[in-house]
This record gives sequence, structure tokens and C-alpha cells, in this order.
Amino acid sequence: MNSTALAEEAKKEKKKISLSFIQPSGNITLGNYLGALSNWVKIQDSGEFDCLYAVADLHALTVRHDPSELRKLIYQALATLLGCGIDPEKSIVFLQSHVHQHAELGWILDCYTMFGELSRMTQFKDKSAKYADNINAGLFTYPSLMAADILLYQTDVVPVGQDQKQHIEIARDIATRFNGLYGNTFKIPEPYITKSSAKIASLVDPTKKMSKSDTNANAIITVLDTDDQIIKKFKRAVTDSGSEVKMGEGKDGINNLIGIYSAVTDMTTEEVERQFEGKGYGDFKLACGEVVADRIRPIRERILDYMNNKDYLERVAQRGAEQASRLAQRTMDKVFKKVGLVAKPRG
Ligand code: ATP
Ligand code: LTN
Repeated sequence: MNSTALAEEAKKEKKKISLSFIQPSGNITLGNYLGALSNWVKIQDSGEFDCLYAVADLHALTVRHDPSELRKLIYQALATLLGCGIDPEKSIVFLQSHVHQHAELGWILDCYTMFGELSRMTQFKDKSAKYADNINAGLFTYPSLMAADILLYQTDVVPVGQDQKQHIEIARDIATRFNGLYGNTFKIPEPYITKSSAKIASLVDPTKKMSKSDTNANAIITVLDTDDQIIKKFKRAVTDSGSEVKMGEGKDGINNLIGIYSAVTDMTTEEVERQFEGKGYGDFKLACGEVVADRIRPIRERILDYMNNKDYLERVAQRGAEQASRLAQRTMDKVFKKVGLVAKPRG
């Protein structure tokens, strides 16, 4: 093969990029797992993408935290990625703060992000209502750092839950604006959101999203919950006064449980309804608890093993940061040139 044919071949083999991050803001929940992590693993295992998955530790600083608790949660989030099936031999796994280009591009993109568009972000509005005594600038500019996370790697798809869609849209807007000013610099990313598990609700208030920072432990299933805890929480899950296991308008509780059952078993919601025809909510809640406990058990065991092996976690993070940083620098070099900064001396 001559060199042009070889180059053509290499181009053809270039895989699409999948990238996503998770914040170390609490124990990772069933919502995070079904809405995001399980898709990260599927995408990784399809072999069709080059994948980057990371812990958004810089984003976690936007909320007041206890430093030693945060450090523990960062290790735990890394252990959870591995425990859920992210394989550092197949995907680049790293901590956001270990790749300095994120903060650098984040700042540059701040200068191409408008005050008005940041003020419209739902997450900013929710979090500034929730943490009214700490509406800091980082909370406000959170989306431009997230845009940097995505755009640094020329990402094609971003597997996330529904709540992150707006952040991906603003990343697309920022990239389009920048490309418009300076010529093609960033790939425009697409969100990847699956239907059944895009928004898993709280077990206590099914009108609200299941959120790892929820202070009510009964509202959330975490990947570290024991079988017993999982089954108890499902038994207590809030539902309406009906009894038929059927999706319906205003039946948020049962809709959520059917969604969870369907996502965990890979059945359609109609198949779930058929399986539980003639059975009541009580039986169904127990069955939900059981399938979820079966799914979480091996994950929990692997996470606990990884958490006992900090050296291994540190080696994974170090290697991932080196790999990610090399890729990120290519985009940074382009950006420096485009905006008129002087190329950094290479040491
Ligand atoms: P926090 O409570 O700190 O806001 P969170 O539980 O919302 O945390 P994130 O770290 O913000 O979790 O999200 C990690 C990933 O999980 C994102 O892709 C997000 O869209 C997804 N996700 C979070 N909660 C849910 C949910 N209830 N259902 C489906 N996906 C979810
Ligand atoms: N904002 C996201 C976490 C996040 C992210 C990203 C997700 C930070 N950077 C890049 C996808 C791509 C969240 O709260 N889940």
C-alpha cells in the first residue's frame, strides 16, 4: 500500500469519540447508572467509539464541601466507573483536575459565552435557589467549563441523562459561535440520551429527579446500598392509590418503577405491564427491588474492592490523565493560534 492509501486507511479507521463526566457529589445512584454509566459501558463495549470518561471534580467545587469528604468521593467515583464496567484498557479514564487544559479552555470559552445564556440555565437556577448563600461565579460559568470538557476532545457523542441536555446545547452554541468567528476549530457534539432511563425519579417524590445529593436516603438507591436496603426502599416507594401495574397520566410513582424495571431487565414497558397483569403494586415493588438488587450486587462488590486498592486507582488516573492531556493539547494548540495567543514554549 502506498502512503496515500495508508493515510486513507487510517482516516477510515478513525473512530468517533464518546465522552462523559460525572460529578463526585455523593454516592452514585441508580439514576446515574441507568441514565448515564450503563450507556457509557455499552458504547465502550460496542467497539465503535474511542471513549473518554472522567470525574468532574472541578465542577464539584461549585458547591460548598468538606475537603476530606470530597477527596473520598473522588476516589469513590473513580472506583464506581470501574465497578460499573468502564475498562481503562478500552477507555481513557481520568480526573478532570489532572488535565490542566480543561481549566484553560474553560476560561477562554468563558470569554465566548454570554451572560444572558448562562442566566437561562435550569441547573444554575435550581442550584442557586438550593444554595442561596453561595451563588458563586463557578456555579454560573459551570456550562462553559463543561463545554471545554467536551470540545477539547473533538467529541461526537455525549451520553447523559435528560437533565444535561441543556448543557450540551449550550456547548454546541459556544462551539458554533467560536467556529463562526475563527473557522472550523471544534466538532459540534450530539447528546446521546436513551428513552426509558433518561430521567429516573426519586422514590419519595416521583415528580423530582433521583439526585445523588438528595439528603433523604429513602429517595435514592445508590450503587453502595445493600440488597436489604434496596428492597426496603422499593417496598416503601411512593405510588398513587391505584393498584394496576400500568403506565398512565399523573401516575408518576408507578411510571417511574415501570421505567426502572424495564431499563434493568431490557424489557419494553408494555412487556412489563403484561408480566404484572393481575398483580398489585406490592408484588411489583418487591419484584423491582429484587431485579435492581441483582443488578447492583456485583457492581457494589467490585466498587468496594477497587476502593480498597487506592494505588491501583491512582495508577489508572495517572495514565488516563497523560493520555487525555496529549489529546487535549492538540485542540489547545489550535485554539491558541485562532484567538491570537502566543504558542507556549515546549519544555
Ligand atoms: P447532583 O445531585 O450532585 O446534581 P446528580 O445525581 O444529578 O448529581 P450528576 O453527576 O449531575 O448526578 O450526573 C451524572 C450523570 O447522571 C449525568 O449524565 C446525568 O444526566 C445523569 N443523571 C443524573 N440523575 C439522573 C436521573 N435521575 N435519571 C437519569 N439520569 C440521571
Ligand atoms: N454537568 C455534568 C457533569 C459534566 C459533564 C461534562 C457531562 C461535567 N463535564 C462533560 C458530560 C460531558 C453533570 O452534572 N452530570
